[in-house]
Amino acid sequence: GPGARLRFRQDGLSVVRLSPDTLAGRGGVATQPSYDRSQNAGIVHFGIGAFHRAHQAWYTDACLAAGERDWMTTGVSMRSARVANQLNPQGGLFTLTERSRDGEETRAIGAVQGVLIAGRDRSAIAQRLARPECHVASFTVTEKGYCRASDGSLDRELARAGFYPLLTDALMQRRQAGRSGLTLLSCDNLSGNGSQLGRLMRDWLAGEAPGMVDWFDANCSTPDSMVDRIVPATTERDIASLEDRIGLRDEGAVFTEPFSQWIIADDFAGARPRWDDHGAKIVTDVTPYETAKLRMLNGAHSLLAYAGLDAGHKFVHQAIANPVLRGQTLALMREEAAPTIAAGEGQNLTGYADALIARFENPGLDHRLFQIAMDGSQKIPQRWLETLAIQRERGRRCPVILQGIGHWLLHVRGDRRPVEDPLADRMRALWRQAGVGGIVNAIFGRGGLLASQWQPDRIEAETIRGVLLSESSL
Ligand code: CS2
Repeated sequence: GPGARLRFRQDGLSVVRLSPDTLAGRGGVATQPSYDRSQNAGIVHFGIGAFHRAHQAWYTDACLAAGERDWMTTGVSMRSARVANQLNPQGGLFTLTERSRDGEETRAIGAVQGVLIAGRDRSAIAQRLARPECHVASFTVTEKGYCRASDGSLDRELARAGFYPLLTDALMQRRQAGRSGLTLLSCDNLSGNGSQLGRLMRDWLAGEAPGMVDWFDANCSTPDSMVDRIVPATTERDIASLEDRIGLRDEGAVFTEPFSQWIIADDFAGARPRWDDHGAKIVTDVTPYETAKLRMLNGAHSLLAYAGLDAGHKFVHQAIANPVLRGQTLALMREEAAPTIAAGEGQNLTGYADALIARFENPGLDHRLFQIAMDGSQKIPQRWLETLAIQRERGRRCPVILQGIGHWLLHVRGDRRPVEDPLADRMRALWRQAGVGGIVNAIFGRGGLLASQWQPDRIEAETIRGVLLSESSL
């Protein structure tokens, strides 16, 4: 992996907070990132949660450690002050721990300079983005952060509270000052994430600042990218055990797997860090990788989440150890998803499926199924429905995905466990109106809440209803 790694050793029980000063004082236990952390921020990142810290910040840290300059990141927290309170008292510093069956390995990441809050620091954020040294605005705002209506178009009301107005202010300032455009780099799990971001941003500008559209097209770019690293939400137990080990309390700590992948389309508006010197891949077409990742990894994850929770499991490594779920997961990946993917050169989908199973089995990662179950209405179109549509066109059925849909529908009925989803209330109301007999159509049928290219035919609808009926009594 990139950069110098540190192996922390047991160091008693102190409650000192991690910061540049306390870390420096640790000598051999944990050394500082070696580079000057007051250098310019070339990146402004929206959505500075655990995933960004364990993925893009890790690659950028490697670039900085290798001597590249002016690529610090200003983080933007979209919703709450939580991440700002985690990272700012630590001077932006945090640790990343890789966990596998062989144990744990921790290192400090220095790439983030500090965190601003979208609802509070609006003008400061726009100013950072407008500075000449800023070249990249990147995003991990999750699927719902793009503010799409169910037909994929921009929902202007939602967008008003999202990143769109902020970015517009910044781009207007750049244009006025005669500066270059920005690369807007989406790192979320959407199909064609960059193209979607470009389309949605253009839509927003056309309505709010029509004079900016041409400038945007001529000066900014929105490369597609495929991001992959499994990052369970950090728990208090994780932080406490890290503290036991390194003697410092790190409120911003992230815990992840050793594996990491980042594939980015070669479409930058200006300068960029040499992420490709540290494991990222810059390619002309991200689509085959992104499609495989969404339909196989994420598609399998969502199945394990909804079916696994119903089977009484809590973590991914438990669900994948269940022989029935394991068989279904393999079938979903190999028989349902893989045949819909036009593999790129050197891509081996069978090997990919096997590698994914091994990653799901990682006993060092307590990856909660409940975390994956969140926001299903935003996830399943690109994870399941595209596969269903393509297979149906070929006259093939996807019994495992249909099974997954059944479990998802039972989940969003709302009486099994809390449902975290922007459409939770609407789905619950639809369940009340439509019942077991009508819910499949109310959600997926013509004019339904998630109507898409795929609308269930009679047999598919019957299959899903069969799951609802047999599982309802559980
Ligand atoms: C997961 C993803 O929470 C989820 O929906 O499927 O976060 C998954 O862990 C990542 O995409 C892996 O790269």
